[in-house]
Amino acid sequence: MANKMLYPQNTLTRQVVDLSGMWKFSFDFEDKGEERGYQNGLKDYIDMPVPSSFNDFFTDKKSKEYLGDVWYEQTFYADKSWKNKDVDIRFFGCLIKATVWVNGIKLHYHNNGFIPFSVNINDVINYDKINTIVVKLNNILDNTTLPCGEYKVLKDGRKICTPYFDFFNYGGLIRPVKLVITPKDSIIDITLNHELTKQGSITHYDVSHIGRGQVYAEVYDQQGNKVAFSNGTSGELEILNTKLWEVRNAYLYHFVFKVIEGNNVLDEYYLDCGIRTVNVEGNRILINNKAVYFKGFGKHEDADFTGRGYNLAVAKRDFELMKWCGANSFRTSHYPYSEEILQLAEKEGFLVIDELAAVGMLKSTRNAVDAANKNLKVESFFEQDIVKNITINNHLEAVRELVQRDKNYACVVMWSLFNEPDAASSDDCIPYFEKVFNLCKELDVQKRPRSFAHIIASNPKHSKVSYLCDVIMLNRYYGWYLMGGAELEDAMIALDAELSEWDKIGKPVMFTEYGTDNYLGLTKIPAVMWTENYQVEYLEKYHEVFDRHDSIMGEQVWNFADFQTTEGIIRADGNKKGIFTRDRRPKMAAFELRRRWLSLPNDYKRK
Ligand code: BDP
Repeated sequence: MANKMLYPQNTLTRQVVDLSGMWKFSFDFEDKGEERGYQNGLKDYIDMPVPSSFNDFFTDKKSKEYLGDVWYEQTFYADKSWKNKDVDIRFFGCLIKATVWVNGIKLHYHNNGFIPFSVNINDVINYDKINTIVVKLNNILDNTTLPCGEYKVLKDGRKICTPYFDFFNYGGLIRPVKLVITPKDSIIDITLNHELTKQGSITHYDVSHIGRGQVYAEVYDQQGNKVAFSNGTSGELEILNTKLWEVRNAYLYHFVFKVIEGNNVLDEYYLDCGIRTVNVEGNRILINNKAVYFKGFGKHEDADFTGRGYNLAVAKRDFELMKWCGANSFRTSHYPYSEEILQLAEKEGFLVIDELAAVGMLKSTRNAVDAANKNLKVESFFEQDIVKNITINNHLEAVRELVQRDKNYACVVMWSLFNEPDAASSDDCIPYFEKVFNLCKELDVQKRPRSFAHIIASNPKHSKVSYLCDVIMLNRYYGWYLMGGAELEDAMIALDAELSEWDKIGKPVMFTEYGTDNYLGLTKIPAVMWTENYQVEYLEKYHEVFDRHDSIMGEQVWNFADFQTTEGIIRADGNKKGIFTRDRRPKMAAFELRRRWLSLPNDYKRK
């Protein structure tokens, strides 16, 4: 059965039942859950809120840092009116490998924690009765998972995570779980692509559906006027005087797709989305044929108590703070975010760089530090057989899932296919990258630009795969991990010199990371590293350099807010590069960014 990726909604023909709330939860310390029959129901359990990460509720280290299998259980009542429908359970995000049983029957396995999956349960439901869902999750990372990492076994047999990346390896049912009841004759997938014309726009649509009926498509404007219609599984929707989706000035049309037989509506689905185009021309990124300049942040889905858990209230606050700063964009570093965040971005007119969880493809637990250390021999990631045979397939599947989930959002204007991979140490990365980049292009009908975030070792001289990028995305820490403090002036000379090399390539270059750690309240004159005013000085200097280089078409600071990481000697209870603290208090730099970004137009550097 096709993976039903469409975002669940209530319509004339569809019903959604949210299973959020307290679930039963149990660790599987001895790895004997299945042997003990947990799949049939948990006997010893505690209560666990869903959605959330389980880690930060615990007051003991063993539970917080737990690595291995955990089990969740929930029950639901199955109404007999669903008998002639399709009933699916949609898991919006489960970290990171999930196995699902319903009424004791094993139904599904999914390995990609940041992407939803649906499990059809028609054959195992007990109608007019209570049914039981049990999910086993496993959060162990290796060189084949997205993200990548390792683990260590302690003397008492416990495993602890040693990620090749810089954020805490949270686990759990981090996003909602919903029952989705759809008609047997139903829409499975919709793909939109837009073209601008002299009179307005044409939206090319393609609908896949199962069962009987004819497909009808209609478009309504925000006043509820029908502005276009068509019939057939694919066709064109022509709109006159289209109000385009513009940066920070979004206009959404209401697309309605119906499956009709005679006078009966067999299925109905809505898409509220913007109409826009995205292209790269020379060193410019064009939205609706006009150059845009990206101002914003690399972020995390990270907050107190809920960890990586879906938190709509935090997301709402983050948008308000980003708008206050004058930002117009963010990157979903380092994994696909909750769909509800993209829906907010769609309405607010934010440009989103949509990133896969392909992070940690460089064997180091201190990426930026190690990559800056010229004496360190970094073992090539892509040389490994396991990566060539297994990781690549997981990665390609992740591309398929991401494009399928996010292809219709106007706010998604670029794909980031890796963060800081080992793209410089050996030629083995070339075939791997080619497969990932080519598949993305083939699947995305809107042909959005593709890129990866370059670590410092991936410079114009040494990067072997930048030629595949439509836009160059740079993560740079001159003035922090290298040439910090008293060497800041020299750091800027080095930054400037590197950018002059990138300028020659003729593509748009964007900063997807630059920043410094600092502690709220720590200040000093003259500035020293770790103070708030050092972060301000560093940002001001970077911005002077950006303004001198014509090819720099975006600045996304690392990071929007302080966030939790694995503990270690370069982290003080997490990464402190936030412009806001983890509880979203502004640091000094927030005011500096607001000053700059409110005065930089969205089309800064248009020609
Ligand atoms: C880069 C990573 C990012 C880190 C950041 C840092 O892409 O995940 O958090 O550096 O060191 O290497 O703060």
